[in-house]
Amino acid sequence: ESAQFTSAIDHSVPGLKKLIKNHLKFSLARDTQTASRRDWWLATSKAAQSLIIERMIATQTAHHRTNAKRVYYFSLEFLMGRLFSNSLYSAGIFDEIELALQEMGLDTETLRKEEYDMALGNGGLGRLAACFLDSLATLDLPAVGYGIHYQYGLFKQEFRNGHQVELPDAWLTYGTPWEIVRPEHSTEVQVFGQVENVFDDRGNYVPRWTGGKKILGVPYDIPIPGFGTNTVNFLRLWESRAPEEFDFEAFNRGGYGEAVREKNVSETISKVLYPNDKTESGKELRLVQQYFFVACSLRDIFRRFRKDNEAWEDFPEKVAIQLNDTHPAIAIVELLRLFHDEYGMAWEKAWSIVTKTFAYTNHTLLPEALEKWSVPLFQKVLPRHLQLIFEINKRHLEQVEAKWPGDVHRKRVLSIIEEGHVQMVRMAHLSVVGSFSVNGVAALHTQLLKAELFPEFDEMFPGKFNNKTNGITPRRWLLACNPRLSTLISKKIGTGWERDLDKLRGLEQYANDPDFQSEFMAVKHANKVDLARIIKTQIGISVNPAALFDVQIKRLHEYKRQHLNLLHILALYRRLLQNPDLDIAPRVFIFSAKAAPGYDLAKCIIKAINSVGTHINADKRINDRLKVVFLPNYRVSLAQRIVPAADLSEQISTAGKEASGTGNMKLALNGALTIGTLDGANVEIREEVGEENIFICGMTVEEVTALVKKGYRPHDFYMANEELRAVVDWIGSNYFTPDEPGCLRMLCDNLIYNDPFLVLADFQSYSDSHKLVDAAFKDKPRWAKMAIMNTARMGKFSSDRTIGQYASEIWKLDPVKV
Ligand code: 26V
Repeated sequence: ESAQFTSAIDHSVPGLKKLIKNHLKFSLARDTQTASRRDWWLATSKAAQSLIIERMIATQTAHHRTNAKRVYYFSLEFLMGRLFSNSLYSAGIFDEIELALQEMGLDTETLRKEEYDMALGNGGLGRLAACFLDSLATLDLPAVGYGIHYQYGLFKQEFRNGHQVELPDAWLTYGTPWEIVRPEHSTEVQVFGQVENVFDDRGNYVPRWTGGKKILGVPYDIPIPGFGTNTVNFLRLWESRAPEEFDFEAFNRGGYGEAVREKNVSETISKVLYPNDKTESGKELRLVQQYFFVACSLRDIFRRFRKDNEAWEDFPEKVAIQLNDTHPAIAIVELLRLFHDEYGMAWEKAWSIVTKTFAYTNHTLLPEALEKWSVPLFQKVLPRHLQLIFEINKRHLEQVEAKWPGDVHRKRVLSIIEEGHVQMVRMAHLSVVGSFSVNGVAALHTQLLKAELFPEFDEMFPGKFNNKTNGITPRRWLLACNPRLSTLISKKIGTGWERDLDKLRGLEQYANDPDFQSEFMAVKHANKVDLARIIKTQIGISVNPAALFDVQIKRLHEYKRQHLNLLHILALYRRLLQNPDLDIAPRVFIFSAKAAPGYDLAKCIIKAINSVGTHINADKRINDRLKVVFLPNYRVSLAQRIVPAADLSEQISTAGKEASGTGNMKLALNGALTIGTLDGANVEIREEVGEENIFICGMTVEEVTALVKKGYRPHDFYMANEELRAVVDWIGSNYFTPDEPGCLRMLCDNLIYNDPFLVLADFQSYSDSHKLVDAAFKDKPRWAKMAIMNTARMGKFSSDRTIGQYASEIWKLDPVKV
């Protein structure tokens, strides 16, 4: 079944011009004379938004009329970036708007930059959620994203004397044209309080959660338009408010101050995104955030379900909920509580519906990132949920006992509760037990998930674990970010690749064609000239666009090994100083990365790169053959400028530690060659591009495991390798930081005496691999061919492929055409 859709808006250039001017006047109360660039950007955005909203209404009508099954993507993070270009492309008015603006003396390129990034996420996990929303809409799948309307997104980063400084990200200061507040769908939830036993209306003595603090959730909707289709889904973000604007009782009791304070506590919940992306710290507010948005979302889903359905048994046929990591896993318990406590449903029936509804995605194997909450904290924040978790666990362990009678060890490792000095709730175990599907995000990661992290669960629930290799949206990561390459591709193989990325295979036949090679590399060069200009204006460093642009852009983390990259830079520098005639292609090393504010070693690595960079960049003897650039404030919009200009993509995590990576896909899609370890999705990238088109280095997972098992001694590697020893010592000396003696000591000591991510063990292999990179880069036709092959063979890594697999293999979800 499908709904009819006809637009009431004039899409012509004059029509759009009028629409923009109307928004300027009636939405912004400005005239064309006094309008600032931001006003024009806002008015143009509002114009695009009108077309999108029209389609959103039609889409929601179609989903309602067909009583379609929907997927709900629950995530604490959505790293959306800017929405301007995406909206114009999806509304199908990119060229028309460009012309309309031109006629008014403006241009899209200038206006685009007025938008503040929507940075409601830390990194890979949050950006994946954003790519998924784009693909869901593009594939006409009925979907809603649920998350938190943070007042402050991921902190803004500045460097002071090479050190990271964090500043608040006040992204809403000037408002955003994209969101629609929906006070009519506000919903009330509670936290804290206690559990009492009371008689219900059927005379049963039952537990009741009472006395909690009431919080109001107010939803903000961001329309999510598909590309080349009428579907427009939405992202619904909850803002926390005090239920009463002003607590008059508190006012009468304690005066104005106390009344406002009450309100402040409620509004703290959606105040700020937690900036840690790996280490779990057990903060009460974080748990409250998780419960708050999940509880609001489930009430919203209930309301929608009840409009078109009668029987709760049908719930799993109409609702699939995907948990983006364990962060929203409390939803499993909340849904059970709603059915069992609030609707009086029998436990078995409630649990059966719950476990047919949820699916869980695991995004990391790092033990320090696995969420655990102490039982006392849970007792304080969610007392009834804690009781329910113990009951879930009791029944779960009874099943374990039935399967493996008397196996105490198995019960201990499979339990949702970790026993110890303080009991802990293991959210990953809760997620596995409460979901019908558990997936990893790359083939290698899923294999390790099954074999290393959850072998007993895999045995207990055969078939529950599955792989869904990550992907990226080609609309943002090729069409929008690289217009030159997009135009060249469409000229060569026609359009259509934007919705069917496998079509890029059509480029392979031109990989050896000298004319196409020079066109392809001319695009790359022009993008590098653009990036060079950005580098010059941002940090005042001149770089040569003919040099090899060697790029590592991602969160700063030890396991990602930016310090391995740094050791290689120092080795090259030293080789050049000792042999000034050394024939190497000039290189620009480009970094961009934020470190979690409390992660001292990561911050030290930033300082080290900045200090070494400053020194090398100023060294006349090097004569611009090496440059080191660290662009501050890494974010989606900056990535969109760096990715199209990269020659080499650094993906050098310790094997087994990077679940997938998605930057690796973005860079390869834009014709950068990868230097990387056999980790995460790199393994599958190699499979696709062929081993002749990638530089693989470092130990394999098996070699890492063997070395750690045998006892890794970084000091041995340090002693055995003269060059390695020299560069490590160089960092540890005060040579690069004379003003701050000792400030890089912790990095150097960490490497020699600890090195948990085997940097020293992989140094030589990495350094050797870079020699092959250098040789390949000097051979221009060869490099061009390899770059083209990378772009041509990235089809698999479209998030459309990923989402297609989630829809058919996990959600059993059908598209609805609008
Ligand atoms: C973990 C935590 C721990 C508690 C504090 C707050 C917080 C916030 C975020 C996270 C997420 C860690 C997991 C993560 O980001 N994984 C990344 O997911 C990407 C998408 O699947 C994947 O490409 C990366 O390899 C993986 O590191």
